[in-house]
Amino acid sequence: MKTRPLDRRGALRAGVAAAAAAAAGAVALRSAPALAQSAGPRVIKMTAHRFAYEPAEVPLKVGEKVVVEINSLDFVHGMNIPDLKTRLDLVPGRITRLELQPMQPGDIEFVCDNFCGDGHETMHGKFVVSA
Ligand SMILES: [Cu+2]
Repeated sequence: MKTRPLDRRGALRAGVAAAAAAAAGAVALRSAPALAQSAGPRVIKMTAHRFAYEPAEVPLKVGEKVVVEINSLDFVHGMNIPDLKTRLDLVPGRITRLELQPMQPGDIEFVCDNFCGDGHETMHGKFVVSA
C-alpha cells in the first residue's frame, strides 16, 4: 500500500498527541508551514496586545484541525500552553501559526509568559474544546 503525504502527517500527529496525552488530553500539535488555500484547516485569527489575547476564548471542536494565526501588535508577548507542553514567542509584524487538532473535550489554557507590563498577569485565554 502506498503511503501518501497525508498519511505520514497523520502518523506524526498521532505520535505528538500520545506524548501530550498525559497532561491534558490528547491534542495533536505542530508548527504549521504555509498551507494550501483550499481544503486546508480552518484558520482562526487572534491578536495579542497589552494585556489580552483577542479573542480570549476560542471555541474548537474535537477532531477539527485548525490553524491559529496570531498577530502581536505591540510587544513580543509569549503564548505558553502548559497542557500542550509548548510555548511561542509572538513577534510583532509576523504571523505566528499554531496548528491544533484537539482529540478530547475540555479547556486548554494559555498565558503570556514574557513579562509585558503591569497587566501581564491578566493576559491569558483558553481554547474551549467541545465534542
Ligand atoms: Cu504579554
